[in-house]
Amino acid sequence: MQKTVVLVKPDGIQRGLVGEIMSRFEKKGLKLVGLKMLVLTDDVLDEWYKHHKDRSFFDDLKKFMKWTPIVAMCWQGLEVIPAVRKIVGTTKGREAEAGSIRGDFGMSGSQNIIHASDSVEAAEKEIGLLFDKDELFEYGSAMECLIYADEEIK
Ligand code: 3AN
Repeated sequence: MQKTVVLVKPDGIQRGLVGEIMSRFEKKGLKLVGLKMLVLTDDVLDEWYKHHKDRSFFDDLKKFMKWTPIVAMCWQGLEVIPAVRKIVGTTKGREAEAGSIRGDFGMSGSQNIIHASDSVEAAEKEIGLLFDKDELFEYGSAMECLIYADEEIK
């Protein structure tokens, strides 16, 4: 099954939203396969936000992402990358759909609480940047037969 990376950014940490955010993904039926708290380094951020390196906000974005530790999670599920992006909401909190995390908890387009991988390639890259092999877990989920129909997971 697909894996995706979610970060609770420094503003999410400061606002005490880690539990709320994790709870939404748990209730959705996603499987937590990796979890850690860390301070992002310049090297990781340069690679992570490579596609934004020429944007005017790049330096501010890096500074913001190093303000406090972040919480990194890896969630697994069927087509989990698009499913998580819907739960996260669009980039600008003030435009994000009500019911999404950004739509419910934020207003900003830069300090927007949470990151989620936007493609299979991004998820693979982000997993490689943040998680060692022994920090990702494989285990049976007792809930799986309730979350998915047989034909979805066979
Ligand atoms: P998303 O996080 O919704 O996938 P991206 O990938 O376009 O959005 O942007 C990555 C991060 O860069 C955003 N989460 C946000 O923190 C920052 N960012 C994006 N666009 C802007 C902008 N116009 N001004 C300031 N920061 C931005």
